Formats: sequence, C-alpha cells, structure tokens
Amino acid sequence: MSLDHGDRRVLLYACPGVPAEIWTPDFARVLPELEIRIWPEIGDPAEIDYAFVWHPPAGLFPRLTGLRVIFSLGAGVESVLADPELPPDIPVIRMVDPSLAQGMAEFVLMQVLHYHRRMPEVAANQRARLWQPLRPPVAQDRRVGILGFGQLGAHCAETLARLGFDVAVWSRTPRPAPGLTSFAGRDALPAFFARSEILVCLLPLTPDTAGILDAAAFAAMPHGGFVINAGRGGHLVEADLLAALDQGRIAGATLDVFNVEPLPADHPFWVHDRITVVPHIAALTQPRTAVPVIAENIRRDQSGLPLLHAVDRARGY
Ligand code: NDP
Ligand code: OXD
Repeated sequence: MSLDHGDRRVLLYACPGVPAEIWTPDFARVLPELEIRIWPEIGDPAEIDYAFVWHPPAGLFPRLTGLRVIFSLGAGVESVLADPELPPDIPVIRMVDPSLAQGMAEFVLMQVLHYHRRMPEVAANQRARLWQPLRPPVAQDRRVGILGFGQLGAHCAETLARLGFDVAVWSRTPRPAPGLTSFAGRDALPAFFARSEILVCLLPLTPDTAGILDAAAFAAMPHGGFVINAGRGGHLVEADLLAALDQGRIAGATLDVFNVEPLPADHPFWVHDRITVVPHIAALTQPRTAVPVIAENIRRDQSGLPLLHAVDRARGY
C-alpha cells in the first residue's frame, strides 16, 4: 500500500452535534500515531485518509481527494448513503460496537418488561389512587417480535429468550436460530405481525423497510399490542400509529427515533398519554469499545486486508 503523504495517517472527525472531546482520548490511547482533525478545521483536505462521520456535512466528500475509508459513527448509515456526493468507490463502514448491542438489549428489555408487567396500567391506577393487583401472563406466553436480526436484533432476541419470552425474529434472509421463531421476507410479515404482542423495530432504514410500521402492521398485530421503535423514524407511519392508538388496536408505544430529530416542540407525540418519547438514546456508540473496532479496520486497510463491517450499498445497510 502506498500513501502519498509519508507515514502519517489522518482521520477527520466530522460528527456535527457529537462533541469531539468524547472521542479524542480513546483515539489517542488506541491509535497514538493517528492525527485527528476536527471538522470544520480540516487543514489540507488532500491529506485526509479516513473520515469518521455522523450526518456528514454537505459538500465534505468531494474535498477529500485522498480518502481511503469512511467510518460511520452510527450503525445506521442511511444519512451517509443519502449524501449525493458520496464517492462511489470508497468503502463505507457501519458501526459495530459491542456496547451498542449491550445498550440496545438493556433498552429493549426495559421497555418489554414495562409493557409485559403492565406498568402503564399500574401508573394509571396510581394516578386514580386505585389499589388493583394486576397479573401479567408468564413470560413463556408473552410473544415478542423483533424486526431485524442483525447485530442489535440478535442480541435483544437472545436476551429476551434467556428470560423465557416467546421471541420471533424477522430478517431479509432466513436465519433460523435455536430457541427463536424465525421469519424471513415480505411474504412472512403478516404471520410475524400476527404473533407479535410486543413489536420491536431494529431494522436499518432502506427503501424496502421505510413505513413498515403502518396501519397494515397494526391491524395484523394482536389487539392491544405494543410497539417499540428504535430503528429509525422513517419506519413508522406516524398518522397510522396515532389512529391505531385512538382505536385501541395498539395500547402503547415507545419511540426513540423520529422523522425529524429533535422532535419538534409542537409534535403530538410529546403529549400523548400512551406514547413514551425517548431522545434517540436507546443505544449509544461508546468510544471505549468502538475505537478498537475502528483501529482494527485501519490496521487492515494499511495491511491490504479486507475490511470488516462494510456496507453493501446495493442493499442499503
Ligand atoms: P444489521 O445490519 O446488523 O442488521 C440489520 C437486520 O435487518 C438484518 O437482520 C437484516 O436482514 C434485516 N433487514 C434489513 N433489511 C431488511 C428487509 N428488507 N427485510 C427484512 N429484514 C431486513 O444492523 P444493526 O442490528 O447493527 O442495526 C440495525 C438498525 O438499528 C440500524 O440500522 C439503525 O437504524 C438502528 N439503530 C438505532 C439506534 C438507536 O439508538 N435507536 C442505535 C443503533 C442502531 P439479514 O440478516 O437477512 O441481512
Ligand atoms: C446508530 C444510532 O445508528 O445511533 O448507531 O442510531
């Protein structure tokens, strides 16, 4: 491999809204030889080997004429792929961080338990000063459905199954797994929804998955089910959820991701008594565990080895 600016390697940190100070100590610890530049102070753009991005600033990529690899701060890469000036031949690496999977499993478990143990009803009873012991079904009789059986969905599914829940997963390609019920492909969706009392979305946002949480999904689910969306706001048809909540078809929803973030102050979700709004924190990439994964790919790039976790642009994730 030959680079045209000597042995120095330069990584550009361009994650508007995510303070660079969170990341720089771990880059310095794990990759002391790497020079980190922080957007917009990028110096000579031709010297930049690696770009670490989250919602990349418009017009950035054409300036980086020596770019070798684009690293996404997030597991979801739709904002990177949507950049009209994304260089066609530069690999895009999505974030695979063990802490992200752990954090998502904690979040999904917390929300599933909240609905499984009927906590919204308990809270309503408290407001009414009503002492009413409520009995949940046993976990084995609680059917949870997880859309997406990748890095995050698989960890959540296994965590819930270990606690005894009856878990089904849905993926694009068939992925049978012990202790789980597996569904794959569009044709299997109605049957998957029909058994999902608590539905969790952990899909990437692609043209195939946009709007998947819609009126048809809510109509197919068991009456009074719950929805947890930690994928992307574009997975949810907002008006369909509001209608399904009004009709009682859906009893409650936890939403961590939204079409517009931050969620506008006048959005009806903020004040809906059966919607829990969470500010896109279901799982956060953690520098301590994520930087070593980036470092491994930088080492691979410098040794001419295949990169890990590269996005398949045709698939969109
Ligand atoms: P992966 O790429 O590891 O897994 C994606 C899964 O979705 C795979 O199982 C894939 O199927 C499935 N899938 C993709 N397209 C389809 C389709 N058309 N039909 C059926 N299944 C499909 O992603 P991750 O698990 O790492 O992340 C998933 C998403 O979670 C991210 O893209 C992001 O949007 C979201 N996220 C949200 C966070 C938050 O804090 N709210 C934090 C991190 C991520 P197959 O296995 O067959 O390829
Ligand atoms: C991600 C996210 O994609 O934080 O990692 O949403």
